[in-house]
Amino acid sequence: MTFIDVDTLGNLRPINKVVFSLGSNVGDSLEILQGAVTQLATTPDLIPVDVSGVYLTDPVGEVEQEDFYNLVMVAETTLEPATILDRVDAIEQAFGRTRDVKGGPRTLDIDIIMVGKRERDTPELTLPHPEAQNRAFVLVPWLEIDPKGDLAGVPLTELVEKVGREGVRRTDEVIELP
Ligand code: PH2
Ligand code: MG
Ligand code: MG
Repeated sequence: MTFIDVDTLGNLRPINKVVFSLGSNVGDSLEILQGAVTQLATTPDLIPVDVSGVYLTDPVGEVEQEDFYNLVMVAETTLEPATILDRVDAIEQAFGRTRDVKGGPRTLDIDIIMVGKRERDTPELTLPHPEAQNRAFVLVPWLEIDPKGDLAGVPLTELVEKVGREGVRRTDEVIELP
């Protein structure tokens, strides 16, 4: 079911579920993740629903690097994907994000995993995120807070069963919604 918001001008705006995957493996990762979650959650027209526990995860990809701290946040929003991406870029910048090595170490990475049923394939943003279905560090935290969730129609339970939970360890750290 799609819910509709009516703004002050009487414009109808669909309310979409949006899922973010956050990661950090440089600097004070827990402090950075808490700051990023707070900034995302206080974005106008974006209402946080839940944030997962913090997971310590083996680095995925070609680059040899430190383990990541990863978590997932689910929210509801009337914002367009391009506007969400602008906000994400600004928050990454605020935490000193650099792009020295593709797929390499970073203070903060915020990936938009999905926005409702929106599909998009531009150089700036692909929706749903093309790699999410293969990444336990996205799927396992997401499933924790959204057990009935799905990615492009495939239940998270099924996707997690397929990729497994190897290399993804839940910690006792807590990141709070503001
Ligand atoms: N991000 C990457 C590359 N590899 N591995 C883990 N475990 N977690 C990440 O967030 C991650 C990664 C590039 O964005
Ligand atoms: Mg990423
Ligand atoms: Mg990214």
